[in-house]
Amino acid sequence: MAEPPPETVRSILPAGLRAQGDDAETIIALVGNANVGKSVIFNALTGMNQTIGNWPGKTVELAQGTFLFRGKRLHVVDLPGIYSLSAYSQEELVARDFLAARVADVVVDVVDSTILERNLYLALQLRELQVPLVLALNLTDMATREGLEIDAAVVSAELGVPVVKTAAASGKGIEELVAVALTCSVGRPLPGPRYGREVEQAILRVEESLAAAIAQPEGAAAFPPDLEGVPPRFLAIKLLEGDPEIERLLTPVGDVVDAAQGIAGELEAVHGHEAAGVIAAERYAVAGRIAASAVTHVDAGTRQVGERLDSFLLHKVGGWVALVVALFAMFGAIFIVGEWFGERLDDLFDLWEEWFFSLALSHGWADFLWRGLIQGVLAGVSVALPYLVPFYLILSFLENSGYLARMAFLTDTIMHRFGLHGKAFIPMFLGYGCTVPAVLGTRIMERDRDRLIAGILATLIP
Ligand SMILES: Nc1nc2c(ncn2[C@@H]2O[C@H](COP(=O)(O)OP(=O)(O)O)[C@@H](O)[C@H]2O)c(=O)[nH]1
Ligand SMILES: [Mg+2]
Repeated sequence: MAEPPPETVRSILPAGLRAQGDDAETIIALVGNANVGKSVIFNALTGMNQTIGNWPGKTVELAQGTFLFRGKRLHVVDLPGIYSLSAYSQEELVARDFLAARVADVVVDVVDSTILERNLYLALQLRELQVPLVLALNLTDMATREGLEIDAAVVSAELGVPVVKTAAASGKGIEELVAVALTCSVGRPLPGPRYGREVEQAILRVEESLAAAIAQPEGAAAFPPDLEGVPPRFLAIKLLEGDPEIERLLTPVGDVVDAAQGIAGELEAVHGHEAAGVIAAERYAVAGRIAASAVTHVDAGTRQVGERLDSFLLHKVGGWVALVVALFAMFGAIFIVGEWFGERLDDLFDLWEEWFFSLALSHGWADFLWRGLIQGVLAGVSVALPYLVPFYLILSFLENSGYLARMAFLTDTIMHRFGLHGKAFIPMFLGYGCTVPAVLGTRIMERDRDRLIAGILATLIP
């Protein structure tokens, strides 16, 4: 029994999608390498309004959903993670068929900003396919942390598509991304970046050969409906690469496949590599050029200083010296500032006392109120408050500067003997001075259990 002809995404999906998207006006496709944040963006947009199934006839997962954006109902499809538009895997075939069929009104290519160059390889292929494209420079928070600064305008100019910076995990830039995507779904995109002269000439010759084949009535009749609307440039590149699927579809169309193989052979003779490899190298060259002009490594100098400081602060000997010095400085600062501040408060309260007794109250009552009540409250304030304010200031400085974490790293082994985290060292040390800040200091620990143990131990310190 003959196998039924393979059903393609193009023949099934458009109708199904539009049906599922009911009155959706625009279909957005999310595409990109694996682990770049596509699903995070997809979930942020669709929330609970999503269905997850399989692509028709494939084992590849299909997630789609709808959402309202500024009064418009939009449909979004989360394509499988892919690295190229070749036909190496089911995922690539599905994504390519879907994109080539132009079911989506706009394609959002999500890229990992920390590895821009590698991710641009796919972006360049999407430009070959000339789909309406927006680039989402995602994971910008990670890129910043790694000291990378990316000039979105440069990427946009080089690639010829709008570029939006996003940090999807915290929702940053997603709304702007959709807004920009909607403006791109209108109008035809320009052809993407050009490759080297020899490759461009080969592409042009295959395009001409394809045009000549279609100019013949038999060629036009044999042209597969699945490839309608796919740019000749994309088909020419795929034929030069020897893409089996495109070759199969175009075999009935004149002699274009043979002609393309001849031209690919010439390219191979010149470069001494397979034509597919030559074209891949061209893409990598362009991706490298774009990344080199768009990405700057900021504060490389400062980071080196930071690394050197770290190697000292975490050193087995130097680290402890720094720790002891830092703790005594902190200890000293808290008690010097606290004492000074406390004395000023006492002076202030003495003034209040004079004023209080000058009021026309009977002496017995005034004495009772002042010594019995007010003095008690004021004493508490003048003893504890002066130490707490500097303590909290210093603690927050230590925490924000990251030194607290480094102290904890050093003291961790010792504190673990007491079943505690390294951070417990700080409140225990403070316990030598005053129990109140010591107990309050236990808030730097994450677990309630650790806080309790450290809090109790701190009160036992003389
Ligand atoms: N720091 C950070 N993490 C992100 C961002 N976007 C996604 N992630 C994380 O990257 C991982 C991969 O995301 P996912 O959406 O599953 O990637 P997909 O394979 O492209 O669908 C997850 O752990 C996300 O939480 C971002 O902008 N910043
Ligand atoms: Mg995903």
